[in-house]
Amino acid sequence: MDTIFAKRRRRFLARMQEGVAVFRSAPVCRRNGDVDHPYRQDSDFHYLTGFEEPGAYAVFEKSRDRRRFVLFVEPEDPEQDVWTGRKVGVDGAVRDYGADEAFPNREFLDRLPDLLLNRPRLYLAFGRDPDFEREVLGRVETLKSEARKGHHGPWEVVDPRVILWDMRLRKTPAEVASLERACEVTMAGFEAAMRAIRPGMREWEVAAVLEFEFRRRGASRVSFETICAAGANAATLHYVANRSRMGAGDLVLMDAGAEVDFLAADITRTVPVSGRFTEPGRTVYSWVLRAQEAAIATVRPGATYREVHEAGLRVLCEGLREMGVVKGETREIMESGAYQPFFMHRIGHWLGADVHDVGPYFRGGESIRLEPGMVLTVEPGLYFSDANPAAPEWARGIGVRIEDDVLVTRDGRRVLTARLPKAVEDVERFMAAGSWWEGVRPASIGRVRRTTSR
Ligand SMILES: [Mn+2]
Repeated sequence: MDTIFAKRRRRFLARMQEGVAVFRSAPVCRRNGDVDHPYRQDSDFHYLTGFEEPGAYAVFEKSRDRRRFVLFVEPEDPEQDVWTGRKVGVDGAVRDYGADEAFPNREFLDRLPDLLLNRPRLYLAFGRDPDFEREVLGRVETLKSEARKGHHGPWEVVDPRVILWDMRLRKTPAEVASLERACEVTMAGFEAAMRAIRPGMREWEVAAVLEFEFRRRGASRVSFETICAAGANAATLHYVANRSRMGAGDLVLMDAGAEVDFLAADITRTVPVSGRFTEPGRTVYSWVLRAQEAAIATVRPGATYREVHEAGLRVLCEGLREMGVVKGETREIMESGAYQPFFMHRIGHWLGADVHDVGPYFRGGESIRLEPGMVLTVEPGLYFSDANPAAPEWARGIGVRIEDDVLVTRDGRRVLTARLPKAVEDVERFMAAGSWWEGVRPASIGRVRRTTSR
């Protein structure tokens, strides 16, 4: 069974040196009382196994003549299954997840010494899961105390993320296809929201429309908490309260993403609540859009992350100067950091299984060079908070960010979220062309014949 996960395991094992790699699934987190937070598998664990249940361990063995993948999973338990549904179980781990061998999870610590016995190297993420680390290293220490029996444990610990995160940074065609689906679903959510926004609505209603569309189009969950921030709320970068009423004169910033196949999309659009841009918001918006377009235009193989950042920053600084917010030459504003009260984040981030995906931005002090298969967001913004004394009176209460997801291709770039309107006229035309409230109907009716559990 040559799944996407089997291919990743092969590549991971090919890059491992002789030794054993151990991973634990993400913990279940209590929310309150008897209620847990929705479970979402750890991205690294899922990347290698495809396994979505908690309480699991994955072990990878590599020696000169042997490569093995072992899963330890929550065993099937008819009594427990009445409450939580059927689990994959030990047999399922071999049958459906490609494990060479599988055991009940309670046997992990007892079987670990045998797995580690006389291996030169242990691959274990350190600093992430202290309990797991202590348990595993405890078993290593025990092995070493048995030297007289000819036993030793691994002498070297390597963080497997040095391999994994490098793999995750470059997306395979199959991963790009999933990411494209996540982007499609997310764009559909934004289209719905843009046609649902009305003055007087609460921000949470817009968030609900976005997430309703994500879910009914098959997203597993949101990539991160949805941000709907009208007016001055947009100046709080990770505003998730979403509880204000939106005024007719406000811009509303929506930053949201759907997750599909454990790949996250991440889009931001800032649109006028009334459906028509008015001054001074329109001018601020136009500068952010120009900055975003300039930054996107630099994305190509060989360009550095720094170049993308600076291309956007240059236009933002030019805008701040033209609008009279900051005095001086554009270059001076860039170098002095005088723009920072209004643009305080970087131009974007890697995108993948985690919305702020793993992978280095610098290597040996040098900004990393883009390669085909890398995916980054490009999301400049300008923020004029009510509480910012440096912000001119006229601009206070305006926050604009525009974000698209960009794949580096062999000959340049492909904007995966390009269909979603962002030019002033396109946004206005799109918002005027219909009401989401009249068009809403279940997406799945006619397709589903009967309820299935999978
Ligand atoms: Mn982002």
